[in-house]
Amino acid sequence: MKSVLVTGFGPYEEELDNPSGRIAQALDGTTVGAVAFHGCVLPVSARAAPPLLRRTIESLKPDVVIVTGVTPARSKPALERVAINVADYPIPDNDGLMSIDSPLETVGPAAYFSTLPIKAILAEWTAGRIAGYVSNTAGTYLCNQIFYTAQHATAQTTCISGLVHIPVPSTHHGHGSHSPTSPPDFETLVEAIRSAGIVAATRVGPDLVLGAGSTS
Ligand code: PCA
Repeated sequence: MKSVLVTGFGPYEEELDNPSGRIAQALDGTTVGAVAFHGCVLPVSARAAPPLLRRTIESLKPDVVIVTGVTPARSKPALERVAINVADYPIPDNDGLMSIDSPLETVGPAAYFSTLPIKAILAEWTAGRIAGYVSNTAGTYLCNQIFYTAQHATAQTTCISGLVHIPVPSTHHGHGSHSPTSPPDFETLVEAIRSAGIVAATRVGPDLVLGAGSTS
């Protein structure tokens, strides 16, 4: 049995009904074939979220960690390529903390790449008519921070990890039936994370070589 830890965030200023936390809850305790999902909701707190993630990884020892968060400005789920070692918050966290230009780890690399097979996941989404893309910036707020925390915690292990940024779901229901510009519904976003977990847990060998770059 392979185990996949999916985290999401609870409410914060920009999104009081955070779909990322609801996705983690929806997947918690589910099993698909030989892949077992565990969900965990993290608070939007720079003080509390990183130690909670580290403790959960230490106790669960998952094969895969997918951290998720909402990004209200985007309309499609994004496979984030890179986590950077900086906190430069546009808004305070839920404890009122405002970090500006602070390193997340004083002894840590400038950046970590996602170790998820992001191109293979993108190909699987495309085959399942889930629109998504590879993003080259996860911002400098809590999602980037928890992504960096996951990469730092799993760097010397066989566990692979990365961040998927989630749009606010559309209220139009129907798998694959949304227009190209409107976001997927909630069930489709749950399916996107489920299939990302299955691909990550079962893929053998290196990631696909598949162009998904951008000019900006
Ligand atoms: N999204 C924020 C933090 C919490 C969340 O769900 C982000 O993108 O950084």
